[in-house]
Amino acid sequence: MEFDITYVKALQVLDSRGNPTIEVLVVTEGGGYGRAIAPAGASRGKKEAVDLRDGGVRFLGMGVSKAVEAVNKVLGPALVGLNSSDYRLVDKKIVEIDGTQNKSRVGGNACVATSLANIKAAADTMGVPLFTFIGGFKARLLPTPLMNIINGGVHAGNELAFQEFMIIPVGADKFSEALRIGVEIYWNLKKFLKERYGPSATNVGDEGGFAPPLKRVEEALEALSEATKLAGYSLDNDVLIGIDAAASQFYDEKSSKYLVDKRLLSTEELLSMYLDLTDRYPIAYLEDPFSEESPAAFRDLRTSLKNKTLVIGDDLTVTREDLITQYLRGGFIDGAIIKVNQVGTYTEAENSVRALLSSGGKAIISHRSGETEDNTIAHIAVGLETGLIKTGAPARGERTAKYNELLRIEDYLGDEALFAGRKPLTK
Ligand code: 2PG
Ligand code: MG
Repeated sequence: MEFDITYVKALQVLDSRGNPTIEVLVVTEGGGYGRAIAPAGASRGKKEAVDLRDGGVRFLGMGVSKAVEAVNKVLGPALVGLNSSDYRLVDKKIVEIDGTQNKSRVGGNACVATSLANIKAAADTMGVPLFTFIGGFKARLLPTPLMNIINGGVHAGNELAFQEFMIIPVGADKFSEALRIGVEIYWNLKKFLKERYGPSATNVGDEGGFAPPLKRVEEALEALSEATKLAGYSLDNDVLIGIDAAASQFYDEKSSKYLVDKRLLSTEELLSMYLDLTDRYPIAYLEDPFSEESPAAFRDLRTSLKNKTLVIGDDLTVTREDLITQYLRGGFIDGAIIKVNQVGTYTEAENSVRALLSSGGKAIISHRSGETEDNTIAHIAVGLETGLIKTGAPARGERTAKYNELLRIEDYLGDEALFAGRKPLTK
């Protein structure tokens, strides 16, 4: 009885880009409560769950009052009386009520906020942290962070085609030490960019990384290398590099070419560029290297790279278990990004993580470029023991909300806490 949902209420709030988004509160009979806010992507896959937005002139069409109403009038009343800790049943109900593949009826934003608020309410009712509710008392693995410290693509106003240039601090034995390495490199990068390109080069993009006026991909990789050295760390030993090209964004469907560094590249030329870059830099992680319309290119790249670099799907796989399984089994990818709002409910995302981990694939729990103070993904990463999280630069409140929660979890676990380190980055 105490786990039964008694109250569900939605509210329109704001995300880190100043866009409206939906927050949902779920309360249980036992007095437990959970609150969750939907994030929003800018570089979205075509098959993602879609957000319900109002259109019209208010908030430039971005309002979510329809999604709020969908929760208050449709989803919420249907969930009242259900056992919140039976989250699979709750999520099933959400999926049934929406009834569409891409959550377009009640909105992916309404679904994700409700689903996550529900597991938080269940954990609160049980009196355990969310990561324990998710993974049981055995869950104690803190993830290795993929920290996006140079922003490009649609997350920045510069000319870098690739969206994210990440440092991956693997040479630490604790999460907090890995985060410290990341912070020290972030600050050295700021110094380096200011000296080389002037003070405006330290303006930041959507994910808190710097958005310098660089023109070529290689300049960004050079800047990461310099900053790592300046901070006193060595690439390879202490720090690996990750890239999210988000290539669908610079793919021209008509000519089937990619616009990179002011040049139009064929798929083969872009593949050669990746092989060259991975030869010269310790790039351990490559996400969405090609358009989501060109899965075969993922496989060709993965074969050519051998064991050096993980090829990861995001727009390609959109957290859908069927797509992930298809591409993992076919040898197209080594793993996939997991964003609950790409599929709409926690259960669907959990199923995808389990499908990946049980087949030796990598699962990276991820934020969106439009985020909020909601820190649920920190708990999901620890609870599901993925060993990897991608949540931006170690700066800006909506990014540090996740890092700070991981610090709290590490502190709470004390000696029991483990850190994933380099292992999830190797095949
Ligand atoms: C991505 C994400 C998050 P967005 O492509 O991986 O970094 O960006 O949320 O804009 O899709
Ligand atoms: Mg991506």
